[in-house]
Amino acid sequence: MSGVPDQNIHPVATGLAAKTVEKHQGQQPLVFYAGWFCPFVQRTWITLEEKGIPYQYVEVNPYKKEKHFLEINPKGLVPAIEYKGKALYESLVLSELLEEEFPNHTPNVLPKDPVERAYARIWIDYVAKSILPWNMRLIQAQEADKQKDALDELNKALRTFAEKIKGPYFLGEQFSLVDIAIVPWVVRDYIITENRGFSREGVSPKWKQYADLVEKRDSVLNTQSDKEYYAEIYGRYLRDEAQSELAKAIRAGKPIP
Ligand SMILES: N[C@@H](CCC(=O)N[C@@H](CS)C(=O)NCC(=O)O)C(=O)O
Repeated sequence: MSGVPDQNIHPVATGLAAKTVEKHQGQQPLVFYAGWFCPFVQRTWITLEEKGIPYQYVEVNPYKKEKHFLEINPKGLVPAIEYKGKALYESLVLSELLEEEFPNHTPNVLPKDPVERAYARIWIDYVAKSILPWNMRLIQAQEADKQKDALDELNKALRTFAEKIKGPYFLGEQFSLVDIAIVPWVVRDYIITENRGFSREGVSPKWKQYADLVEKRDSVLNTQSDKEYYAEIYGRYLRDEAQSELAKAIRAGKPIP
């Protein structure tokens, strides 16, 4: 294995995600630069699929930092989109762009009312700032006491989120960007279940009910690769070997880029 193992990840999507990729090879005004394995990518991908927006899928291994890709996203991260002569990135910015640029492509993933929209954004922000860092710290924690602390904090943060779920989705009947912000980590939670003692029931019955529901949404299933390929990637994080910018930031206790 080379010193930069992230460069050697499986090159393409598999399973249902591979079928979705196949349907989106033709040229389109909107080009979606993606990595099949990436939960941030999956957010934007789910938004594209939910809304039925035409797009061209281009697979990128962001760890290779190829010149063309760095010209599109100087941060070198997937997801990125090229559209109307502009290169854009950041998963949540992209998902909001898709809603605003294609309001007539339904379902709408943000409420129409600005006050309700603001409320949705507060909880999207909560996912990013108060839930995900604990999820990643839990995966990266090597010592038992650090794992326990991270698991306690993650459970607490998920419980707070779960208490606000209107049902069946976070905002009620409408599947929204709040759900999209968190669902890629819901579908990957078997990693922390198998390796770090996490359980959906252990958070709360309400969380379990929600998690069991959102993971079955078509747009979520159709952007998922086969489990065994994720296990390979997360294995590096679990053993503290990953070399990505993201992994380094987590190890250094910095905010997730
Ligand atoms: N905040 C970014 C995070 C994106 C991100 O971290 N992508 C990872 C893959 S999951 C990446 O491209 N990593 C390349 C690297 O760390 O060098 C977003 O929401 O889009």
